[in-house]
Order: sequence, then C-alpha cells, then structure tokens
Amino acid sequence: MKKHVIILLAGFVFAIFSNYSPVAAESAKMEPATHHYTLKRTQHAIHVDGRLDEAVWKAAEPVRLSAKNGGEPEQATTVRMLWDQHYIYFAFDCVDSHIWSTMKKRDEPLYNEEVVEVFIDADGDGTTYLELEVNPLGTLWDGYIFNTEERRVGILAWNSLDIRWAVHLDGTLNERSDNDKGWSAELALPLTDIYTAPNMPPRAGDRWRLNLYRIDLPDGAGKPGEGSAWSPVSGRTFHDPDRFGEVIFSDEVVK
Ligand SMILES: [Ca+2]
Ligand SMILES: [Ca+2]
Ligand SMILES: [Ca+2]
Repeated sequence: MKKHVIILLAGFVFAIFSNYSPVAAESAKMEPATHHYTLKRTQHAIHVDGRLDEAVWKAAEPVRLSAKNGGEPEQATTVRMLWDQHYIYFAFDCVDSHIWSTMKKRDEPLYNEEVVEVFIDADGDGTTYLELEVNPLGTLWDGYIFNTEERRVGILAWNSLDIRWAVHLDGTLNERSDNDKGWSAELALPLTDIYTAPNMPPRAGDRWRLNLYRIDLPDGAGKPGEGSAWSPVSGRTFHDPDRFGEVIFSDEVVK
C-alpha cells in the first residue's frame, strides 16, 4: 500500500519518503484506540444534501464529540457513519447558537474558522492519513497529511475527484442578532481515495484509525473557542494519531 502513497506524492515529498520504509511503519507503535465504532452498511442511497433525514441516518449509531478534557462541550456535536461498496459516509449534526464562517474556496485554511473534520489513518501507521474538513458555507478542505516527529506536511493539492458533500443550516450565517439552532454536514468519501487501506474494498473486521472533530468559534477568528473530538486529543493539535479512535467495518446492514 505504501507504494500507492509514494506514487501519489512522488516529487513533492520524495525527499521525505526516501527515508521511509514499510518496516519503519510496521514497527511504529501506536497507542491502542480508546474509542471504537462499528461501521455498518447501508443498502439505501444517501442523498448528500446536508439534511440528515434519511431513515438509515436515524438508525445509525450516534457518537457525541467531547471537549478536550473529555467532558461535555459547550455546543453538542453528534456524528454518525455508514458505508457501502463505494463510499464511507459521515453525518455531522452541530448544535450552534451562532453559525459563522467566511471561506468559500476549496483548501482555504478552514481550520481557522468554524468547521467539522475527519481524519482517517487506514493502515494505522500514525504517519500518513487523509484529512477532510467542511465549513458551514459548504467549503471543502481535503488533503493528505504526512506527520512524523520531525515535521508535518499537508498535501492540500490532493483533491478527491468523486467526493460528495453538502451542508444544511438551521439558522442564519454570520448574523449575530438572532439565535441559530445549528448546522449539519453530510459527506460521501469514495473508499478508493483511501490509498493506505489494508483491503480495498474493505472487509468485515477491518479496523481503521479515525477521528472526528469540530471547531466552534462563537466570537470569530482568533478569539477563544472550542475544539471537540470523538476520541479526545492530548494537547492543542488534532494531529495526534495515537489518540485517534477506531472504526470496525461490519457487514451488518443498518435497518
Ligand atoms: Ca441527506
Ligand atoms: Ca458557532
Ligand atoms: Ca485538496
């Protein structure tokens, strides 16, 4: 699987990869995941419109994001995940009294504003993983991350060709004079974008390290806000693969 990554990133980070071997990846010891999620299949099409009104979403197991200390965040976020033969699906449901974001171009630094995020380290090497972000304007950030003790590189020039995503707002964007209810984001990520997956298509029982995040900034950029996570991270950064949770692929069909 590593050779696919090398092909993908050849040239841009060749110097880094030239020191990188599968042996090193296998010997890297990840901390075991503390949070697990059984990823069930859907046999019903999911209309990726940002509205989480499909019966299969209602039936999917929810997870709640936690504050940094593991406690309840100021504003709740519920996430559900499903898969089928082509995609892995994510549904973020964000309670939000003030929905705010300004960035409209793909791969802008959405993480400086309000956003939801997915990190996927399919081979669990703690080094190479996919990062996705969607903001309330429906702007996408997608890229591959190469994260070692020495440096962290984000290959944001990588774009998923077939990803589908959408948001739905229950409130008014960037309007302080009223109280919003929240916003939701729906993503369908092609499984074939996950170059580091041990099996493609995944098999029942496959385990991918993965984490889910949200940034809420009620007072805008640069002001105190809240980062929440499915599997809480240890420090300031979300780029903490040792703390990623784990999804377990299942052939069980969600009803
Ligand atoms: Ca939908
Ligand atoms: Ca907000
Ligand atoms: Ca990109």
